[in-house]
Amino acid sequence: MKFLDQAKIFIKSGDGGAGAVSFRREKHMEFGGPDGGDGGRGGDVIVECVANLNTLIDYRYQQHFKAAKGDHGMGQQRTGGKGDDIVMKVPVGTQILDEERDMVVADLTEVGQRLVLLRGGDGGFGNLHYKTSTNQAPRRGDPGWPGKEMWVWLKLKLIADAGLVGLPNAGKSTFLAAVSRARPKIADYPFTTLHPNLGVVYYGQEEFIVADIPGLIEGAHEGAGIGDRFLGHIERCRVLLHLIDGTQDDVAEAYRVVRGELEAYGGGLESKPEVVALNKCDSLLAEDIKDKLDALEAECGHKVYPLSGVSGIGLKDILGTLLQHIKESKAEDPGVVQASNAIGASKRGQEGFFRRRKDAVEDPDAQFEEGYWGANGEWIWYEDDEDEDEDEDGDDGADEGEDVIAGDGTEDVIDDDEDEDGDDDDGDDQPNQ
Ligand SMILES: Nc1nc2c(ncn2[C@@H]2O[C@H](COP(=O)(O)OP(=O)(O)OP(=O)(O)O)[C@@H](O)[C@H]2O)c(=O)[nH]1
Ligand SMILES: [Mg+2]
Repeated sequence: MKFLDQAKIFIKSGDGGAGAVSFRREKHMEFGGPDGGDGGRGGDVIVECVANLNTLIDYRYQQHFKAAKGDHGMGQQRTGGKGDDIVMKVPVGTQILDEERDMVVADLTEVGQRLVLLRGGDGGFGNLHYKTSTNQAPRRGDPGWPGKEMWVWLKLKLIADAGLVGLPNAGKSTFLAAVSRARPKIADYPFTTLHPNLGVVYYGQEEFIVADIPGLIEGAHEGAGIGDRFLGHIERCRVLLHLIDGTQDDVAEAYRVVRGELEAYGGGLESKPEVVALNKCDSLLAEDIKDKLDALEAECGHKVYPLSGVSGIGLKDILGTLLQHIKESKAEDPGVVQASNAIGASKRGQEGFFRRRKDAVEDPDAQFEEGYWGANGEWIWYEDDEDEDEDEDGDDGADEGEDVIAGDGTEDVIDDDEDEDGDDDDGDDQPNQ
């Protein structure tokens, strides 16, 4: 199944039906009187949280949701029928944000939660309603009240207990594969992981969910690399596991970079309990391990665990510690951790791309018209607009730059992954969270 975690959609509730103006006319019935019925209410726009969905991909294909109008009233005192509601099904963990993305309208964290986002307009009164002793033949029938409309963002923030963070290639996906039955893509190049993966860890009699997200690099909060857009998926985690590749020279710097990005993102990530582990210890000498552990402990100020996702060194200790943090946090607050309205910067630090993205963000409607978020969270420009954009730039250099970006290595990687997703290899091992 393809992964999409944010979508902008247009919703509109149904208009109310008009009231009728009608008089009873029958043979031998004089003074029949008014008998125009009221209009029916318009349909509501309802959002419902369902199990067995873990992506918003459906909202990439349909972005306009309009509930039906109420029927109008009719003679013989007939009231119009209510317009059909429209029910949008979303996965657990979906937030609904307003168009500016600065207010959370709803946060759906439990299966079965239902919320009326927009109420349908009421129907208008028919002339029967206006019958009084002094006005026995009213000719007034009201139109129905219009429905409401708005643009909203749907933002999925997955629900997991522990979140993996670290630089690209730190071994996050390897760790997830080692401790759960999830089979994320693993390779020795940066940004192998392009969207979050979940895995269920069984530890003794207990179980918890671990989320693996794409790696962070310096400047991710400004859109460098894949950006910090996927950090939203660890906002609901109770503990973070920060993995540091032990084979690199300056482990303390690696730690600082990722902490810096967590702080820049906000959303409460910087204050979550953190477990730090020096990964890839299988390929380090004993004295190196000690030096690097010391350097890291001095930097972060608490214990650092030696780990190797490949050989299994230290796995148990770390899982035990994670579980302990999770239990403590659950004892304090058993409910689902609330997520903030932070969205995070999108990928690609490339100048041309970033400038265009920024331009688009100033006018949210234009952004919507010009492209959409792709399956892996990448921004895809509509093809027709591409020419126009290039014309607007007016200089050839920038256009070339954009072409390079379109055919860039990163883009290729994404395409590869999309193909793999189609094979269904990935999806089966992941729980439907
Ligand atoms: N020697 C050794 N190599 C490891 C270990 N864990 C991961 N690797 C290697 O490091 C490389 C990157 O591993 P991944 O698990 O893809 O790293 P990642 O952090 O998920 O990387 P991104 O998804 O790109 O952010 C792969 O070639 C792994 O085989 C380990 O414990 N020991
Ligand atoms: Mg990975």
